[in-house]
Amino acid sequence: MTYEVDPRELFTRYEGNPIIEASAFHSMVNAAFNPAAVSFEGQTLLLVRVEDRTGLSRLAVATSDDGFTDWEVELNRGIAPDLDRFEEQWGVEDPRITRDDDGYLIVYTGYSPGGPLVCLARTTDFRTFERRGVIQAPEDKDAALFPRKFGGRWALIHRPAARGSEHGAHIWLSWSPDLRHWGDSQILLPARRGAWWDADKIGLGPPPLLTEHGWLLCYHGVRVTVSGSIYRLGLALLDREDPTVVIARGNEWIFGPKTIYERSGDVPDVVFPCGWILDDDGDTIRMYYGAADSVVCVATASVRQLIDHLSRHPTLQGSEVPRLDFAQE
Ligand code: M1P
Repeated sequence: MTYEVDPRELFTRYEGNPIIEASAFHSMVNAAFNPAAVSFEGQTLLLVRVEDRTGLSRLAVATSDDGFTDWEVELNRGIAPDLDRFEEQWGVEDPRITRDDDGYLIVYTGYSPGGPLVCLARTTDFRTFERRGVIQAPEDKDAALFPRKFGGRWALIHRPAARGSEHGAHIWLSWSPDLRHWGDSQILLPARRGAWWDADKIGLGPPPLLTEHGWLLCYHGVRVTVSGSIYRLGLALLDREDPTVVIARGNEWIFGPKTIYERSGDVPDVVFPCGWILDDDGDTIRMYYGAADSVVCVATASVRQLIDHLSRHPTLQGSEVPRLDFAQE
């Protein structure tokens, strides 16, 4: 495998990007993007958001032996919007997968006529999916579950936002004893203000990743310019035992639109990951992301270097979280 290596960057784009495009599908697909990712039965399995020419999206399975090449796409294996359900009338989007004791929990955005909301489904084989319904009312999206409970409760990261709100769209954390009833909600990461890269609107990327230093988060921040919005990625770290505690939040974005497939497409200047997979070496992470709301891509990074970056580039101002103090020598 060879990569386009830039030693200044934390993430290295796979040189074969995009790995999945609309043309991979045999029917009239407009775009394939924003995939969830999981290791399943010895393969890398992506749940890809596939938008057809109606404008509505479904979630379709794609598999590969090495996670980079020879993707088999199955348009009819996944979650198609159930148009009889109010919450899915305008499609299903942007899934995140979390493994639980005996299956996989999929949190995804349902696009309802009342606005986007958060839905939950469960599967064991990625062939049949048991819908568990709406778990956060509109407007809410960019949600993922932690892969373990805390004191017997599930924790959900999500991004509520009122349409037209001047108060910003922030990342929240909510709790549930049973995946049905949610509460004790609080802001986890506030969007910054003004000229910051993550001002006004942010949202979680892949589900939280447990490291020896805490839960690593990757989130997108949106900068609105006169030419449109730019979606870039930043990092934060939460306490292992109490994920309401933000240990660190990077000041700088660490991955942003750069290549032609990220800068040009249906929505230009967007990188939008919904899944990442930690390799067997325990350090290399493969981040799967949508580029320009058009194609699926992958980039790799060292988790150790991501944590190290957080320790060396701590929050200075603009958000109320303390400095990390475990910089590596
Ligand atoms: O077009 C960019 C992204 O816009 C939305 O994300 P968010 O509400 O977090 O800004 C989503 O529609 C997402 O799918 C899309 O990639």
